[in-house]
Amino acid sequence: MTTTGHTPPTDRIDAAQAVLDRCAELDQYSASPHHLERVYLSPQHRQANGRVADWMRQAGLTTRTDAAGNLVGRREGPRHGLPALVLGSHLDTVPDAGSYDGMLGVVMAVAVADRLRSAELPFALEVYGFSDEEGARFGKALLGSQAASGQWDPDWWDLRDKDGTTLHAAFGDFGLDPRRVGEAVRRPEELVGYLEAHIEQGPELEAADRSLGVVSTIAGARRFRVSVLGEARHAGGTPYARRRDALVGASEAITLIERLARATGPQGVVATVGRIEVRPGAVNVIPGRADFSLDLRAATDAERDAMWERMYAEIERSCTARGLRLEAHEHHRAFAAPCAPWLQAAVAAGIVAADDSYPAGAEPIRLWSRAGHDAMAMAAVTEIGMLFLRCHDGISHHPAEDVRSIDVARGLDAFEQAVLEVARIVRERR
Ligand code: HGY
Ligand code: MN
Ligand code: MN
Repeated sequence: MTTTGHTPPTDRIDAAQAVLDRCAELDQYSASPHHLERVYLSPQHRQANGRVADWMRQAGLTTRTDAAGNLVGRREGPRHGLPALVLGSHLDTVPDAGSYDGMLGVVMAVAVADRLRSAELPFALEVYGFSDEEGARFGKALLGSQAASGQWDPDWWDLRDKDGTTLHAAFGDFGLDPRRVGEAVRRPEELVGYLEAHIEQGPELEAADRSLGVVSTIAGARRFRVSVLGEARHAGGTPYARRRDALVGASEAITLIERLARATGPQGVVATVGRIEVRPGAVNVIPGRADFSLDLRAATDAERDAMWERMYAEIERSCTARGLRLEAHEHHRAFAAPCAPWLQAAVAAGIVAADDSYPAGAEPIRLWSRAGHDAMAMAAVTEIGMLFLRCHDGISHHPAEDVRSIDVARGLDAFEQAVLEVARIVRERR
């Protein structure tokens, strides 16, 4: 293993434990004493940025907070101002989160930057702690990485959180100037590529009994608010023949959605209804309206979009048969982001060098990410690669989220090797 300084097995586990301890330390920066919750532009966001910046400086990186609240660490290459290979992930969480979704990738990136202090890399090295991958506060995901990749939309300034605070006001409260958000933008010529380490948030690596995998592509989600419109009436006096029950219609639609998605198989479409609201919501009134969320994903946008067309047509048929109307409003659409072959190869080389859960000569598993990641946004300005780590029972977005120290140990070595492989390829290209 051509690392800059081979880390013997015991140190390997110690290094992994140090990463896990840092992830645990970040749990204290939470909006709730009862569960982990850290959202964009919150006091907890600032605290986490501060602590990770300490670790970045200890790793020899200079640190700054960019114009969108992302934390950025940088170490120059052999000459000042060279394009950078960026490593990173996010520091924000969903409500009642686990300790590793996002944070593990940032802390591992800092640890790899530390390991490579004396490596002669042909580029600058940067680490991003992105500020808002989940979109938990303002309902729009990837705000930090979209700012960095030049995709900020001024319409977002009026987005409001659950307390009615606008994104514009929250910027000011955090000490950021909304007029300067464009200063966060990175240009393609400044970047060599982007690599992200992340827990798989699914069961494939665990089922294969492998520590690590290479991400082939990241699914792009389409999110809708689907409305079934009927007529509120008396729960007792209205015979079935005269009912237009919006909740029964929505229930039929939701089971249809699940049936159609499941039928596409384990590598097919995933569709989730995460929220439903029923009006008027009284126990003795037939629901006149039901609004539910739909999150739709697939390995390719074409598969996803074809499934949406089919779902909408079949739901509309079942609603019409019940005298109900159907409306759908799409409020989020991300495009699938393929990982660049050369960066997939670099990550695979890292796994081959570091992951002894694979038999000698075995090809690392390639899997598509059902979960979204900041890498999707960064794909707009540079080529991307992702390293997946096994996580316990595929659990994520839940406090039971967990990783094994041996997987983190292998992940650190693989991530370090991947960076060295990128360096080798960049030199070769010259
Ligand atoms: O929803 C997602 O896929 C990501 O975890 N935010
Ligand atoms: Mn997440
Ligand atoms: Mn994540």
